[in-house]
Amino acid sequence: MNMKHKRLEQWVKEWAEWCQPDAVHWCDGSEEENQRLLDLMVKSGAAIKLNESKRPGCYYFQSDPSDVARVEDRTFICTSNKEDAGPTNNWMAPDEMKRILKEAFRGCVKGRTMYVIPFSMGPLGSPISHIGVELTDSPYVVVNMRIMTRMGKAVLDLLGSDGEFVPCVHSVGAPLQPGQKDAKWPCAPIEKKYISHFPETNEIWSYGSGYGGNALLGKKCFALRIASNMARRDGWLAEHMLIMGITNPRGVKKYIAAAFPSACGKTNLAMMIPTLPGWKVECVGDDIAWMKFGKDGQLYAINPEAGFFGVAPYTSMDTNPNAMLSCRANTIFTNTALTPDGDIWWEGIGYDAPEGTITWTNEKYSKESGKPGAHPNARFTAPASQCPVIDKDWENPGGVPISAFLFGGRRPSTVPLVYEAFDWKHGVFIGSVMGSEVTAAAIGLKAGVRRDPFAMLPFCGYNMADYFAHWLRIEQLAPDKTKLPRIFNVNWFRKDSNGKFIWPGYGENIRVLKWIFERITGQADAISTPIGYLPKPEDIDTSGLKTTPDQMKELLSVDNSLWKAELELIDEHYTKFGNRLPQALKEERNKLAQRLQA
Ligand code: TSX
Ligand code: MN
Repeated sequence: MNMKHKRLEQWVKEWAEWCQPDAVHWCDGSEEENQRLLDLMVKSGAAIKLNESKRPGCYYFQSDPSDVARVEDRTFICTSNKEDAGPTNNWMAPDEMKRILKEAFRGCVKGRTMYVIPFSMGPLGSPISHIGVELTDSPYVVVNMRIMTRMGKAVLDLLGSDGEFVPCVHSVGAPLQPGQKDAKWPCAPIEKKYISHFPETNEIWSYGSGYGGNALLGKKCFALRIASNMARRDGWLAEHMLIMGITNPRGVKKYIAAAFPSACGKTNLAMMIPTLPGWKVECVGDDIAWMKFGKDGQLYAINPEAGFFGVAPYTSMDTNPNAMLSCRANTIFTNTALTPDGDIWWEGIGYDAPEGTITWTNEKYSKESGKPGAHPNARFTAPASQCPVIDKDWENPGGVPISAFLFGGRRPSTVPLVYEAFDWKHGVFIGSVMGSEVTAAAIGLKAGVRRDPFAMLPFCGYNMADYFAHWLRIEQLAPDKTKLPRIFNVNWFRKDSNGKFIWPGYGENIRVLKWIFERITGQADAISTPIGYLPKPEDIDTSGLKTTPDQMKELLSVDNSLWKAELELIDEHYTKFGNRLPQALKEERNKLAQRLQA
């Protein structure tokens, strides 16, 4: 198709010779191409078309039971020096990894088509956007990438004859012998999967998995792991953050970006429906933010993605109506349950599974069996444009100006509902010690607080200590320090002595966002505590809420003895980074210790 870009053409040719596909197809991104691939997958039995009147343009997939999530054990950062990957990443030397993977990729697309997917992360031509090209042997990946990115001919045109692109190579690692029948969801066994990143050369090689972040290489691999490296080199930010607009009853609008570990309801917050009269929330993105300083000295953010790859279970018209409406049509569902009338179902969708529902493992669903209908990591892939509260500037190539960063996690005790950092360095400290309560069963680790700095633990493509240093350097790079986003920490998950959540959460979170908004605009008061600026209980608007003044007091209490225990956990966390930990963060830690002592 495009024979203008010699470097791209040569790269595709070399990989095609190596992987030996039956055919090479350059994706143009058209509706016809998309439909052809979907029809092909329906015909092969890989996909089921859902009921056109209930779920127009929607398709259903069941993955192999062994290929249901990102594989962190099999994810590698390949740098010349092990130290550059840091203590939180799996490392292998680039030449060693390439030697292993070249063998794996040899002939691995036999019997299949190799698709060439040119894609843009971010609006086409935005100065904050970047282009990638993914080679894949999975038509499932193609149709997902078409929703999650801007994909096809327009991107090739933009690349011209010598545009820069991040080369991304993907195979499910399941070549077909002549006459061999394909699996419904081809993939390789776990020990043969490799999700490999080469930040020194901006390359991604992914082998053996067809699922989500392992295979849709624009998302976690490019927009976070590789882009975090690019951002450090070039003085910008690539973050695991939602972006939302908040408008007050007088029509003043502010944008904020927020980082939360998994299972904290990031997508729910990104498109929440506020309960306070006159307040409006609009969604720019639910997962990733790329940010650069604008000419006016403000930090501007784009959402590099074009869709939502959301966790389906417990998404309902109660918890997130805007997500439910986003995935009503033109959506790909993976590993949900399937109802007999050709609709999807999952745990927590808000109604019982109809008789005859089929589970994600293709068995008859019964509540009594104890086996879930949907896999806990079942997903919807839905166009962001279908979100009822998508922001009017969500595709603005200049981005949206960010006034605040929110950090948070699930903390049943210790951490108050909301507090503000004293300054930028203190805010970076707060981000660097972020954590979330995990249950032993959920991850197979010991229960307790899992530290997940900036929610980037699985996504930072270099040494996490250097990443902290980059965040500290942003203050120096800021054209005008007074225009830097203010930094807040929130905790919707504080529990009372009976183990019950105190804060109602969801749409009521606007009451906390209102205080944050009014801190930004200089209207809200705060008191100084050892951990940061806190609202007084009466500073949070609780009009119409059942939450009592005593509960507000509890939500906003700071217990020095608990925080001294927290300090020991922080020390344990910081020890991992050795002498690479920035001095400024050690100082922040010591200042907190002193304030708690006073
Ligand atoms: O997403 C959540 N948010 C953010 C919403 C904008 N969740 C779900 C987390 C799992 C994905 C929450 N869960 C939130 C929250 O703010 N808060 C809670 C805890 C909670 C759960 C149930 C209730 C209240 C709080 N139920 C009642 O009060 C009736
Ligand atoms: Mn995410």
